[in-house]
Amino acid sequence: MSNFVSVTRDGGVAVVSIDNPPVNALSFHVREPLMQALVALRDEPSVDAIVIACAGRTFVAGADITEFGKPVQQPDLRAIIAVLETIAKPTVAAIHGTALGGGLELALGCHFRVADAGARLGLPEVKLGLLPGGGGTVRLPRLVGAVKALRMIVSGSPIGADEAHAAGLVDAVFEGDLITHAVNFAREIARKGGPFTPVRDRNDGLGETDLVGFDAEAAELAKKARGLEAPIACAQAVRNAITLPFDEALAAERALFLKLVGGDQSRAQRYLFFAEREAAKIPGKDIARRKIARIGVIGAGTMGGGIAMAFANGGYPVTLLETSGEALERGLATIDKNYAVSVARGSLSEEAKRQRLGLFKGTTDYGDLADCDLIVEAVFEEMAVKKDVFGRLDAVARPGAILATNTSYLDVNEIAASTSRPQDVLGLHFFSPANVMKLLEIVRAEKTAPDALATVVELARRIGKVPVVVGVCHGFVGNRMLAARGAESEALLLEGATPSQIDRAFIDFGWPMGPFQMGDLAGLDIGWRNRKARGQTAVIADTLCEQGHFGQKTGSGFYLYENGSRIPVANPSVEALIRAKAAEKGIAPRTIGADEIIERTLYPLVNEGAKILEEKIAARASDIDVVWVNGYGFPVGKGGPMFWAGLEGVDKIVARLDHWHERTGKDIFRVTPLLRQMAVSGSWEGVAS
Ligand code: T1G
Repeated sequence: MSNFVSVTRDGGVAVVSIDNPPVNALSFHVREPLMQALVALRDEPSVDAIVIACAGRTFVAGADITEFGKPVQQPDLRAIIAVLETIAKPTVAAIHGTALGGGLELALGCHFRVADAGARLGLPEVKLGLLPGGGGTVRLPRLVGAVKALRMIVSGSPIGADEAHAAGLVDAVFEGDLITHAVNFAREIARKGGPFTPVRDRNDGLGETDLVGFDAEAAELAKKARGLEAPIACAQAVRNAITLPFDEALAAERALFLKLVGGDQSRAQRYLFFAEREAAKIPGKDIARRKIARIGVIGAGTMGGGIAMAFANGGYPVTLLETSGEALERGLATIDKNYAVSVARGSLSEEAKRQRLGLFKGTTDYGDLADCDLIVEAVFEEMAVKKDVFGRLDAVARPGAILATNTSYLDVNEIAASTSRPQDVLGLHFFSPANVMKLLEIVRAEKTAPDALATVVELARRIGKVPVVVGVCHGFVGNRMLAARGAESEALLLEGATPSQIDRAFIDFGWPMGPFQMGDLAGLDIGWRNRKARGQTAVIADTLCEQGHFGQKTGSGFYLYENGSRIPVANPSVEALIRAKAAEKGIAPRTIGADEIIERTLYPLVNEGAKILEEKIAARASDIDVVWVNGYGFPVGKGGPMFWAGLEGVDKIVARLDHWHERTGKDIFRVTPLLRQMAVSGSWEGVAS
């Protein structure tokens, strides 16, 4: 046997154990000995049944993603499953942890599946721009039915053991020693005798599928694909399982898989999978983490309440402080209401709501923060206010407590300097709604201690956030680049593009919405306040705000929102305002195409990202992509602004930025050295300083 696959015997039951840390990915060095073991055990007369299990924390969590894009080394997963299905004696997959992708497909190659009560099972390939390529699209429907299989495969979301048992995906759920239970299960099955039907020959789930209903559901799911190919291919593959003989459906799945795995979208999404994990790696792996048991949050408004919920959702007790009892009650009531909405939607049980609410302790006394290990302030975005808060925290927080600011823009070094413990100060820039949005920009100030940083990065992942460490500058990474992306928006309006045309160009690119819809959603008054604080103007948006048109919350902004609707409708008065302001400036309107809109918004976005790399505000280009995909809706199929620059052609981006710089003289188009160098070298690494 090999180090990665071993076989033990328990009477007539053979247990094949895979041991390929950390997640038992089906790498080639696992597949080869696994195949050998299965063939040997198939032909071994003394073996009555076979259990496939895994060591470590999880059953096989998928194919080895690092192998994609390289020549396939046989045996591949499909060959292993094909051998599994030639075994007449009962085969049982013993599932714990997360049986995902190729792992679940391996289990579907067995006659039976048993699971630990805490196990989760899923086919998340769609999140990598793929579809299950080991027969999952053809076997899963045969157990759970076509519609449930469609939902699982197109969403990529795993299900728990009990749900899997109810759906017919697993045959038994056990608590305690899974291997012993699995061996006894296998022994009993063997004793009862066969024949044992492979999943490929079963039809429990498919039966007489209502194809019309299936197609209707698939069409609904397709609407959410937003230009991504994988969800569509997933639905097609599951439909093939209904309409085609097994082997034809399997061949069709393979063809669809090969098309996806070689495409830019899957390359982008696989890149993002590793980029997110890379972003969470900071120098000094072996730094001791600080103990974090209780969280303090200052401010129970929208951000503070959301931040408090984010930690409570991760199981942490939270002390929530407000300036008055009334503000505190209002904040706690909002939190209660938010959880009630989740319960009503069915995404949270009443019991879980009760447990989470039980983690909150409200106070108006700073002294009550003395036992907190991490304190996050989410007070008014004003430096004087922040400094006052940190001055008070400095007096009450226990030594070693980490003090975090949720500021979106302000100088974290200046905030840290207002305390006697700058080594304990950093930024935790959550994105609203903080209990939902994945991205967490972790701002490392000049004096932030390495262990404080490492502690919050690990904590962020533990509460389900995607952490990216950023440096101190105005807007850090995301908001600073957002300003670059929006710098030309008003100029485009004054020169003849309408808000709808600009937003349409963004939506056609793959964004969930365009900048004007986004502004109306967030509230135009936020940007207005920021511009006034920095002595900047935006003639159209400022005028709208002066007239009280803040967007959805006032029923009109760049668009009209009739009767509280959230659907944007073109606003004739805005278009008249644009024309009038253009006339005042002597600008004759012209037709502006989508290409120009993208060049004057997304190319400066990439250029600003390159500047951020030059200034070492971000450690890696992929960190910037993680920020933009998880915080601002950059289309995952394009990998983020820096990855997309490679797809678009950095030389083309540089040439067009030079064109606009020559034509307008605007600094937003001045190509930064690293971008120019990238056009030649193809690498974002280091620029000659
Ligand atoms: N292949 C290679 N490396 C993997 C991996 C995989 N499938 N999954 C995880 N890793 C690495 C990861 O990069 C990290 O490395 C370490 O393991 C720990 O991961 C044919 C085509 C299982 C829920 O999509 O969702 O099967 O940073 O930090 O937070 O149809 O890993 O330590 O160097 O994420 O505890 C389908 C992907 C593949 C599952 C655990 N499977 N993995 O989360 O740990 S495609 C997936 C996860 C496929 C077949 C198709 C998570 C996890 P490093 P981690 P975690």
